[in-house]
Amino acid sequence: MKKTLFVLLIFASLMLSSCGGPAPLTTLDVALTDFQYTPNFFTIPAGETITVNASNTGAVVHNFVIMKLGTEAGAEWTDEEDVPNIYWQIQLEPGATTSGTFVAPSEPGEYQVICSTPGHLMAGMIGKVVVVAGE
Ligand SMILES: [Cu+2]
Repeated sequence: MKKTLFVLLIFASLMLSSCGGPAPLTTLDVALTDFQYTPNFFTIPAGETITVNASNTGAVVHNFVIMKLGTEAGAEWTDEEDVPNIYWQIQLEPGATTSGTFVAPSEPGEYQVICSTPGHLMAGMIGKVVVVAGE
């Protein structure tokens, strides 16, 4: 019992010492549904290769689009304005499960995630990737 508590305390102090937020992950598991991401918040380490395991459990096509730093898709997705601002994306047919990889941006910051299927952004299909500096 005491040993368990001791191990927990060590673990807790390690967590606290690593810069506050949730520990960054290099593997992201995300479910896309009509019309949201679960989870919708991800923390990743800058410059690392990130694997995304995505599944579309909804009834329509969904995308996981990461926008470039400092850009957002605004109220509604438009190919003309927003395609040049795509950092990385993956698309899933309904019922599909797909994996993809990308190299995390080198610049720490908050990156918007949105679904570019018409109407989905307006329906609230939005998320966030936070890039944190490596140790
Ligand atoms: Cu969608």
